[in-house]
Amino acid sequence: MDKDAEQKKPGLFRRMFGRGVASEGIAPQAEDVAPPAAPSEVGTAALEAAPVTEVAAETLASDAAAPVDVPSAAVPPTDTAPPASTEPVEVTVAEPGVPAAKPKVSWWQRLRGGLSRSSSAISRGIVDIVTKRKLDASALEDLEDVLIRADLGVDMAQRISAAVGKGRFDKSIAPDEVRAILAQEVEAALVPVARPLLIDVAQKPFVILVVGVNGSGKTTTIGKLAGQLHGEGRKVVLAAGDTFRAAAIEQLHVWGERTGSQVVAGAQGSDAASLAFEAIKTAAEVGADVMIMDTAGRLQNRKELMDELEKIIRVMKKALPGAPHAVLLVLDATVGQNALSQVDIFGKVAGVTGLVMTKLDGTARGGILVALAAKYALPVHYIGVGETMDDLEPFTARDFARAIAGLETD
Ligand SMILES: Nc1nc2c(ncn2[C@@H]2O[C@H](COP(=O)(O)OP(=O)(O)O)[C@@H](O)[C@H]2O)c(=O)[nH]1
Ligand SMILES: [Mg+2]
Repeated sequence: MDKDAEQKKPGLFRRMFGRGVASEGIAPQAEDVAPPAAPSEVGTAALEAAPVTEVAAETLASDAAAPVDVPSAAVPPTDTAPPASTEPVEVTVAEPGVPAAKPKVSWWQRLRGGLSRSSSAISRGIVDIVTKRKLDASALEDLEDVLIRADLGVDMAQRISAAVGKGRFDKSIAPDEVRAILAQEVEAALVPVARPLLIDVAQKPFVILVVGVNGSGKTTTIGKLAGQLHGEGRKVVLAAGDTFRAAAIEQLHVWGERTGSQVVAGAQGSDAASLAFEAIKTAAEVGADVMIMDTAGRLQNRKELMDELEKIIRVMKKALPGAPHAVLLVLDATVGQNALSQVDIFGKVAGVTGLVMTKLDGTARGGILVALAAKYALPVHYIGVGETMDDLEPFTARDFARAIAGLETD
């Protein structure tokens, strides 16, 4: 990444999670007890007030929102222990969506800070394995376990541990060397999928349909994306296609105001497909460059969801042949392995063309992106490392690989 570009963004999570590897108070099991895909609607205030109690913050986040939007079939069997923390968390009240003043921190630092829970879980494992013994079969197996626990997936874990073992069997190896090999292998796996979202200017409006389970970060991502596109001088229309909840429509209105985007919305409970039609027509009439449509993401009734998404796509094609031009699946990194089944389901239903992974700030499960890349080869366009407008960045293989390996940038 270009050094100037690195300097421009403010940072929030650096302060939360951006500490050194050794001082991290990590409890990877904390995420295992949190219900997956629970919307962390406590927002910045609660999270920010808990700088040393990440477990508590996540538990709080999960508790604060009803985890009702994931079908039991898609929930990994992780509910064997009660929520881990009884530590007090000081919660300050802040206006939602109004970020506090933030110090300027580079994008790299934010990425590194955001992924520090993932990277330090891996780093600590590596140090434990290689400092006391030579690289034998059991050490390599232990390394594989560490990587599997970090959600990189079995195939990737095996590939990395084989690369580490190659030519070094029964020799000592320094943790930094292992980290460098890890970064190399992860980068190689990510390069083919790190592809930007290209807005084809010949398609006007360029229609983007955004799908994903409830709470994954769809609406927030749409807001961030609208902000960026607007910043590039494009005219954006948003469609409030999550007609299920009034709050979801309101949330999109707020982002519309914040980003100077017109919002097309219907009444709560209205037909999302009709809205899609209306939004495309409106976008064409006002000469918008891009139309981004939000959707509901309730998986409990897959049939309904499938029917609704199919209908939306069908109607979009009627309103504008070729639409939707992109179908983005928004995935919450904190759900870990469950992200794989979400790609399966939405891939089949909606013909997903690319992924956005959110909530990579402060999760120990960032490795899931590597597993997804290895398994599905779907383009990863963006990653989200926070809740504010600036917290969406194009996905770059090298930065991500080095951050997750716990290396400094070069
Ligand atoms: N920490 C963090 N929170 C996020 C991120 N993206 C979204 N969120 C939060 O996750 C919650 C659910 O997001 P929302 O966009 O409403 O999800 P939706 O139901 O898929 O539309 C909100 O509290 C967002 O602020 C991210 O990248 N990092
Ligand atoms: Mg939403």
